[in-house]
Amino acid sequence: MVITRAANIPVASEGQCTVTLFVNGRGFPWLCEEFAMRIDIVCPLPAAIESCISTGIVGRGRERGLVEIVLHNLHDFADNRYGHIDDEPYGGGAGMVIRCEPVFACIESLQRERSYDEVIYLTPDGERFTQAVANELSLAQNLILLAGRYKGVDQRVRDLLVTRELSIGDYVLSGGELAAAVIVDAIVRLLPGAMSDAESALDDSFQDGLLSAPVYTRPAVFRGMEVPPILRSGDHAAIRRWRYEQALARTKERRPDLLNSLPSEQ
Ligand code: 6GU
Repeated sequence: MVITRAANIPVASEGQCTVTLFVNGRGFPWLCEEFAMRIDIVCPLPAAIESCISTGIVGRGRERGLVEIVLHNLHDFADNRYGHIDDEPYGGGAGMVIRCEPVFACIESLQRERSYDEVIYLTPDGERFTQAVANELSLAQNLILLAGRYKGVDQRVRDLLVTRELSIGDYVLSGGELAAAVIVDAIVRLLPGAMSDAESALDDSFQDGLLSAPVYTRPAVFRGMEVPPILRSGDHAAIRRWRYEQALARTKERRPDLLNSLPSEQ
């Protein structure tokens, strides 16, 4: 059984939505009472994420009840009266390490409330976050994202609590919060009802393994540069063909590595 994706069919009223899952290419629609995904973000600096989850498509998705996102400040789970959540690394060296106690206290209290599909730790040495991973995670019900700062979290957190480790690219951020915000954005825009144009998520770069074709809007001529006539021809089959050719050419030129991993039905 291949579940391709959950289709965007924004409906309804009072927290209800129609969801169509495509299984082996066939659509199965049904009405859900509650299809909200829940994402808990556990981190030392929730303020760094606040605006990312309150604005844009993510903010609107929360208002529409498609996703519930809850921020947890690790300092609220400190096991000492100073609110310290970090300590020096055993064996010496620069930087501080986030202690086990606050992380276990926070995550275990969440796990007593519900079961989670994944506990994801954001770290530069994790698996690379790609569109395929975003698609997969968009089908989850409950997710925990754990973001560290300093030198990272005690290895025992990773060994015992974490089920998956993700990195958003080969560079070092000063904390995992921005990475968590990136991942939440990439997931939430895929949720049924998040986008106003039901099809637009399917047209994204990477969604078919290719970069996007160039786009234009009015005026037809700007400073002597003309919009390709085919886009103004009204011939939709020809436009589709042109866009595919442009996407292929752009991918060959800029990201030839993507062509080696194209889905086989292409
Ligand atoms: Cl997930 N965290 C940090 N701190 N830096 C990163 C990253 C994550 N992904 C790329 N760089």
